[in-house]
Amino acid sequence: MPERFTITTPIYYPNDRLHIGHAYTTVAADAIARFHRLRGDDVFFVTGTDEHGQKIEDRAGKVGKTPIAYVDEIVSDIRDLWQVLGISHDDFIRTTESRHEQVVQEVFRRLEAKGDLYLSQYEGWYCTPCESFWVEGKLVDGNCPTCGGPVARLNEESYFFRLSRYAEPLLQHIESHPDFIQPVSRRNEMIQFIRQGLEDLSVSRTSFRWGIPLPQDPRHIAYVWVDALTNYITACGYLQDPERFNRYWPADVHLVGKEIVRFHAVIWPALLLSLDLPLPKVVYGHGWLLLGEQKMSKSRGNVIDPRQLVRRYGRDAVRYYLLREVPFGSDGSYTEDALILRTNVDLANDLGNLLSRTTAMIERFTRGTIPAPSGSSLRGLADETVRRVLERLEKLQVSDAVAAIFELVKRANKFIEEEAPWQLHRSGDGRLGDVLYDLAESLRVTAVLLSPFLLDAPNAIYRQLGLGSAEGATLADAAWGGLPVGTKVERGEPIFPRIETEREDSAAVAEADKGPASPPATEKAAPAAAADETGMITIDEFQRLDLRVGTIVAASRVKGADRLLELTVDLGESDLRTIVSGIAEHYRPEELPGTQIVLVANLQPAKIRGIVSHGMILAGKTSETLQIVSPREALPAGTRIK
Ligand code: ME8
Repeated sequence: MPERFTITTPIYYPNDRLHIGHAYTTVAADAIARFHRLRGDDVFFVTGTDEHGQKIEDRAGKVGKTPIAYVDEIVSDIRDLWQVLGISHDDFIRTTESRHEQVVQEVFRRLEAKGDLYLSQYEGWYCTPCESFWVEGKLVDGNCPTCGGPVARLNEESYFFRLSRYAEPLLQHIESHPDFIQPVSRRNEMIQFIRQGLEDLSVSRTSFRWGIPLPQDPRHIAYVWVDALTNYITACGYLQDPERFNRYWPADVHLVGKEIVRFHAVIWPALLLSLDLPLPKVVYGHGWLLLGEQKMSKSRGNVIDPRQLVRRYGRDAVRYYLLREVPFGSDGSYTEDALILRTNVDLANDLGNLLSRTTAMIERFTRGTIPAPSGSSLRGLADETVRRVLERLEKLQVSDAVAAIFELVKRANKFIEEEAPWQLHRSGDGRLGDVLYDLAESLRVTAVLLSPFLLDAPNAIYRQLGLGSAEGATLADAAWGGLPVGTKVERGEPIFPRIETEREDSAAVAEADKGPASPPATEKAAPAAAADETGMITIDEFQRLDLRVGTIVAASRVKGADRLLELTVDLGESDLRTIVSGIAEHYRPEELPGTQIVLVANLQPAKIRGIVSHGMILAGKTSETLQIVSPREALPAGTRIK
């Protein structure tokens, strides 16, 4: 019997086009949903739009449209965006649908029947962008404590929900269900918040019309958060399809941004308690994508369009970046450079290169067919990887789960260097078959494990391994040994061509984190230039390296990094480069100006501790010392080394 698994995203306001912050939540929920499907669970994944409220009414008015005409347009754009990103939701709920209006009205009837709804006078402050009520004491410098924006004085008749009644039961629930609010920092915040006492909540408005009228008093419109939160039970079939509702409610995970945890972990469960309905199992508040120091947001206008990124880099690269870059739960800054670096290093270099090297070697050494192995060196790690991915996703550690898969990819690449299959081939060593099978099978297992996260690459890997499509794979397919001996590989194009940036000619990357003497990782990413199976490169390949003499003109320590110096290097012809280099344990900044160095000048830029580094200086390293490579006699800055 498959387990059922219900996961939701927030329903987004269709007041503007969505940005990569919204894509972040939705792609993460999609990956989790797909993973549960891979496990064989019966998944219900719902997203949608939160269409009522003053904000939408005002916006529509400004552009001379009716609210529904206004939202219809944006909603169809949102649906299209989810298609572009390959989102696999099972339902898309709009709060303007009649199935939802009926549920919201019935909810108000039931709250009243329970004695939890009463009419009174509301006096306080309202923040329209956040759709939040505040009492005087909660304002910060007279502004909204959430967004810092202005609030409007409200003094009107309103229905109230007896939220105060539920403070104790809520605290009890949170305490007896340690996983209910995650991560734990948000749980602690909520406990604090509830302990300060909960005031009854104003749940109706008379100052605008765009919303659901209360059945008991149609002059009043349902407060937009009550309307919005209720979407989760509407989508599961509450009151309308009892069988479905029993199956899919309570939700296993409400995935939301951290700014709306309070609504999901306090107001929503209190409403559910009043309705005598079971509470969701987990409310997970993830961190924000920032642009610079600030939250990316529609109201600030500092947003990045996900479609544009997909057009430029492809949906897998965008999904991968969103899922991998930021530890799930924390805030993280978005930069396009980081997206490019992730794609080039992890996807092009590590994964793409593993596939092209493996299929090339199978073609050359075993006539294109998967050889029969007699033992395995990678099986242990592959099995362990499956366990790690399961365990991490169970805890919603999305980026850690993806990282675990790439550990296997990295290990397989290293295995090629260690085993040098071209030598095994030359010497007729019988282990060649084991090594090639290990590599191909690791790739196949990787494709299965990646299939919830990336959508095109797993199929491409399957195809190139001669296995058709990865669609329909299940977790059982991640078990070692599924690759039939004798399968004919079908070597193809690189699955992730390296992204060339405009600054490619003159820019370079310093891999300072790995130490200055590490090889230029990006070279491996260009399959045309990769070392062949003998490990040798051609003179043309060597000449692709742009090695130049530069003169250090300034050096300083990088804050918070013991090993790093920030160097300014003169490369002649007014080319002054910033380089971050891992030499701080061997050179003091003050002794460096005037020193000549050799720079790899055409590596991709890399952001290291927030500084974009445009090159890597060469150095020799032993366990005792590190020596920068310098010309014996001074050369003009910019001189090419051949
Ligand atoms: O709040 N970083 O809708 P909304 C990460 N309608 N995630 C971000 C983000 C960022 N910079 N910006 C937005 C609403 N998000 C309500 C929800 S639910 C019953 C009602 C994501 O359109 C994140 O999930 O303002 C955040 O919670 C959500 O979009 C807010 O979307």
